[in-house]
Amino acid sequence: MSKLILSRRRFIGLGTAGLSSVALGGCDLFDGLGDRSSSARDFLEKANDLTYRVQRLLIGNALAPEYSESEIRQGMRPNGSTNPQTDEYLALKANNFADYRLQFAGLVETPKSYSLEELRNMPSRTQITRHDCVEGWSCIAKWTGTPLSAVLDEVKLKPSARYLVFHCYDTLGSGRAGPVSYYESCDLVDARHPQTILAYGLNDKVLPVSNGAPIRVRIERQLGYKQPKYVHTIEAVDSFSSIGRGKGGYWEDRGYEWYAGI
Ligand SMILES: Nc1nc2c(c(=O)[nH]1)N[C@H]1C(S)=C(S)[C@@H](COP(=O)(O)O)O[C@H]1N2
Ligand SMILES: [Mo]
Repeated sequence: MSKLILSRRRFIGLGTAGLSSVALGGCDLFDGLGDRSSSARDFLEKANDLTYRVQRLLIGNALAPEYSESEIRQGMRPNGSTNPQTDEYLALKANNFADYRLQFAGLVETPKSYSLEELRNMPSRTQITRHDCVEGWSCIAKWTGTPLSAVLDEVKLKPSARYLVFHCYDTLGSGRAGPVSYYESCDLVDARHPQTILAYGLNDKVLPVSNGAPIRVRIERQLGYKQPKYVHTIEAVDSFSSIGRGKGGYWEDRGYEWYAGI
């Protein structure tokens, strides 16, 4: 395994700087790569793939910066969908989301759903973090929610699970293809990251509709479009091939990079 890391290291041209942190479960890191390690071409094929692996190598499981109360900026500017109009969502909203259930599906041992109350009764985490949108703005906001890892401990991922897909209530676009549901995804490192939460609170208030009520996921080391709002189902998968156009997200299917680490 160390040989693999070494050759890859030289390959990427990183020299030795900062690589002591590679001790982080080196084997886990390259698990998904093992079967493909003979083909360096495969490895280089996509720039995004390279970015992903380099970042995972260097950043490991580091936390995103957290800020103080005084640094909270301008509320949380709503962007993308801000008021979903699907029948299902409108019905839930009319009842103040009392009937909402977050569904866990796909490659989980225990497919299970959670009411908002159940999620709120689990351990919570509050963090003040910066949200960066690719459109060139950022906000610092305080998020409260249930660590996703705590829920994953309950539903238990099957060994074949490699990613989580977040399915949302809102739809975007009205072209020939008609409206398409927003969706996003992350790998299991981000899924289990301590700052990855199922957020139901924003700046000490209940998460408003404009920012993703009743549940929006915070994946703090990723760009804005990787922070799905209005989530109704979290599906564990081993590939994205059967979801949307197969690139792992609404915007990824339209050209954005899947790994938007910051
Ligand atoms: N369901 C859903 N999630 C979404 C979007 C969306 O349109 N629908 N937009 C994304 C983008 S591009 C950004 S910048 C953030 C905006 O989050 P905010 O409205 O809380 O500021 O949500 C992301 N998550
Ligand atoms: Mo964004």
